[in-house]
Amino acid sequence: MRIPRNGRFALLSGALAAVLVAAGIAITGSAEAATTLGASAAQTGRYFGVATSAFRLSDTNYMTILNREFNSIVAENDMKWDATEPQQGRFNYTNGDRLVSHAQSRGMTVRGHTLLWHAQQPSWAQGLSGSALRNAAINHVTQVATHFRGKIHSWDVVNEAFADGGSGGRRDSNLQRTGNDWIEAAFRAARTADPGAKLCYNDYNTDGINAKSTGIYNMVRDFKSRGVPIDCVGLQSHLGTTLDSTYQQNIQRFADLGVDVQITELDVQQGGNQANIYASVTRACMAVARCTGITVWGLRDPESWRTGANPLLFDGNGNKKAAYTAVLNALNAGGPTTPGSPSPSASSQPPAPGGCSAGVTLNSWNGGYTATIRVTAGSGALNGWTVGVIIPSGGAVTSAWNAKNTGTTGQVTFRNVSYNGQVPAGGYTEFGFQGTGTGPTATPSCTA
Ligand code: G2I
Repeated sequence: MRIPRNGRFALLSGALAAVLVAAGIAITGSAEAATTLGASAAQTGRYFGVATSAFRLSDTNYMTILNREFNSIVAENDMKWDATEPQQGRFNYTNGDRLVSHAQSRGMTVRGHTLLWHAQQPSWAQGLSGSALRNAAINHVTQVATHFRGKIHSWDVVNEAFADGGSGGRRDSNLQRTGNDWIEAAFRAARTADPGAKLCYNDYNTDGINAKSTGIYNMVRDFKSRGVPIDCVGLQSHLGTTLDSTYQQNIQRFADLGVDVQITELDVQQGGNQANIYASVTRACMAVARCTGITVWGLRDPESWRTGANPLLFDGNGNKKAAYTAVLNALNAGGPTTPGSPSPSASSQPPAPGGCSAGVTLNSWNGGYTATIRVTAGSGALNGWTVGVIIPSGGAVTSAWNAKNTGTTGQVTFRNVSYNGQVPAGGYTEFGFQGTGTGPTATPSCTA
């Protein structure tokens, strides 16, 4: 019988593990399988998230589950264009801010959804076209990404811009009619506004190798070749009763382009295969090192946008469904991973048995870079951490987010801020900074 890596490890008794530790044999990973989705995903440096809304923050049963199970959230509606800019130039961040501050208080990361989309546009934008619409759209990207700067792990910069069916081309929309370059203009504006966020293109019906996903694949390849800033592709994965046999292969081909892949809106029609499909999707992500996280599109079945499909992991009473257990087991089975959201310029080290470790991921351009540092707790929870980074000579740190720096050149020290000093055992938090020159390549030190 083939026993998965973590499963094998779980077979070690506590006493045997203690002997190995005493003998100085390094053990990474946890002795016990984690019991929540977020903690299980964190064992391989991934996140497990849920779409939610500010109005649910006062629902006790709901929030108990959300806080227990997830280490990432995304706004189901609260950060869309109609919600954040209801009148042109007048921005409303109230609900988005409430979600962000809840996430920060619990050490969760936040996905931003979505800066530009043909749907859910405010009525004033629906009435615009040409350069007036283009300017309004880019201004929207700049304003919203600037407002949330440093607080968003990944932005869906552009959502659902490709056509369904066999064309592999763009969807017609008012945004598309402003010129084919509207997507790259949005990505460039987002990078300028929030250099620390990963910038994603997000779409549905891309759950295998097909004409639509190939159209997106070609766009990402083109962006990478021309230096248009793009870091990730979101595969929404609103699924029916079967899973495309090329699901994992599709994730892999995007990863091979040098972008992260995120499963961004997972839900699966109930009936027959639901638990198996959830497990297969999770295993496919776990099998690809650059598949860095999964988000489910809602918490309890009755709240899903898919009325009657019961496509989520918890029933209406908040009970775990079979699909929940299937996902948890798939997360605990582990898989290949590169801690610190791998990129060609990433360096990292495995989590320390106690204390903490840190890894760096760079987004570099000619003359500057942003660095994302992941701080991973070892076998004990952290209550405050300090990371040392060596900045190559000639360059300097110009700004930092989610951490406070001492010094800007040479050996620079970053300390946690009020909301991210506490990291659960095996969990992680991330901070970032922008710098001039070339980015740090040595593995940062971490002390707790
Ligand atoms: O349609 C499913 C998802 C497809 N990918 C992009 C996602 O953003 C999209 O999410 C859904 C939300 O789950 C729905 O909750 O997007 C819909 C359209 O924005 C959301 O529905 C809208 C209703 O259409 C509005 O009438 C309502 O005011 O939700 C709004 C807030 O409750």
